[in-house]
Amino acid sequence: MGSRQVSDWQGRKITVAGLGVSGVSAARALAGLGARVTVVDGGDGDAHRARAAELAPLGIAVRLGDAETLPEGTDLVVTSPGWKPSSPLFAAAAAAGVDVVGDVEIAWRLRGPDAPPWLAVTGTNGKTTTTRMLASILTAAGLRTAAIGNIGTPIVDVVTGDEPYDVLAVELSSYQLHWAPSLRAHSAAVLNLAPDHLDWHGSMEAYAADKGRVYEGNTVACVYNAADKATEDLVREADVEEGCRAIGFTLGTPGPSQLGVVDGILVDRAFTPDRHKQAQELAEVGDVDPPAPHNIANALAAAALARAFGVPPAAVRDGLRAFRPDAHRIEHVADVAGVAWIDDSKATNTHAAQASLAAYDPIVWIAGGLAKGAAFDELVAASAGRLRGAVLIGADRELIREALARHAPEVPVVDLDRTDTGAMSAAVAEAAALARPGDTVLLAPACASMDMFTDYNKRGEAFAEAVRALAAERG
Ligand code: UMA
Repeated sequence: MGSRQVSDWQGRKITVAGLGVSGVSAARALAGLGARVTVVDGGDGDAHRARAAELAPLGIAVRLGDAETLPEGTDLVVTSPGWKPSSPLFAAAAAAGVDVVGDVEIAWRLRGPDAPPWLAVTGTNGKTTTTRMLASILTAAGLRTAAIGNIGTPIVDVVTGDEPYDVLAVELSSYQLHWAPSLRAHSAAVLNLAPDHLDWHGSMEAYAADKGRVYEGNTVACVYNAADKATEDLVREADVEEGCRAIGFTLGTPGPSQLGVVDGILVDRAFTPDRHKQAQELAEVGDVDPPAPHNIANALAAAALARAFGVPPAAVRDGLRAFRPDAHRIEHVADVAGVAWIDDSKATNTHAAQASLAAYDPIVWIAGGLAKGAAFDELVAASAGRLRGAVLIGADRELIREALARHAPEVPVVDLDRTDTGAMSAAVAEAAALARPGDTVLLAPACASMDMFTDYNKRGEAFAEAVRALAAERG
């Protein structure tokens, strides 16, 4: 890191909002550059106190149990992504004339002069998978890379670390994009756009606008989903560098400047010497794991970003072959007495749940949790004909129950009014009672998990554990 950056931050009084993964990483980096850092957090539990104790020796002050008051003398607020723009702390900052930016903005500003370019991925669903596929393809091309960002590794850690990279595969959430006004990716993809996090953004328009920021200032390619017009509209509205191209991906035959599928082969008609005449074969559909339609779309988006960076076709194939999906994404847990049990705990919104409900028939559906402002009518109406029954859990299950009553009144519904640790076992027992041989029991909650679990991983683990216990019991 150059001396220029040190002098930029030396002595500045910075308030970091949030003592989570991103806040700790930003606080450490800024304190290391000589800033006087105070981290504020509304929580005050044991985990928060332990983290505060680790930061104290670095000269970082931590204030717990108050997420609203702006510390005296603050000249910049650096927020964690989860903090809503309407948070009282930011109103206090605005009143004091103090800027608020996110940890991703700080990462962008802290990059060194030879920093690796960013290939960015956002969208409502498929971000993490696509980012990991992209990293796998870049690695297969012999490039030094890492999959970072919303995926779990704070970007500040990577840009201020010692590890050298050629290029970064960056997953960005709408929250992170909202707070990162100056970031400029080499190329970026918006995979799809469906209502999510509306309680945070306030409206679908605001959510889409934040997603669209990922295209701002792209230099080589803006990758959009040809089947989702909203993503193409975002490209059109973006202010990009001259020469930057709009590249579509489609599950059908690709047109010029698109990647698509022809006779089971993933082909590129964008990054070939003559895109009007030639199509370059990249990989077979069978190279993608699992080869479900939404995942082929993810693979095409990853391939488009990699090709925009100059990766050869063989590396796309090798990278896709080497890629293995994460747990809790349409994961087959067990077959018990002729019933298949599938864990799609990662389906934290209606769009993702609809994609997995479309893949099975008949289904006993386990759903519910935190709705985040979503409506369930479209999802339930589209899936009603395939439902054997539904088991509802979590804080906002009432919303799903009402949608079922409107669009699928014949479907039996079990409403589980409990949030204790045994609740998932109870849901699994209820689902087993509803299912018949040949059915699929699908955990596709269409909701976030934090009302009952630490995160969707823990929710999926609780489900898998309960299913395995059922399998052991039934022999
Ligand atoms: N807090 C407050 N007041 C608030 C909000 C939060 O005090 O109003 C405090 C909490 O007590 C907690 C801290 O802030 O101590 C948490 O901050 P955070 O929610 O921003 O979470 P981090 O631990 O910093 O993790 C964030 C991302 N979390 C969110 O966007 C909610 C992680 O994405 C990301 O992996 C990590 O940064 C590293 O970049 C998670 C996520 O759920 C996986 N993302 C959403 C999604 O994918 O749908 C967007």
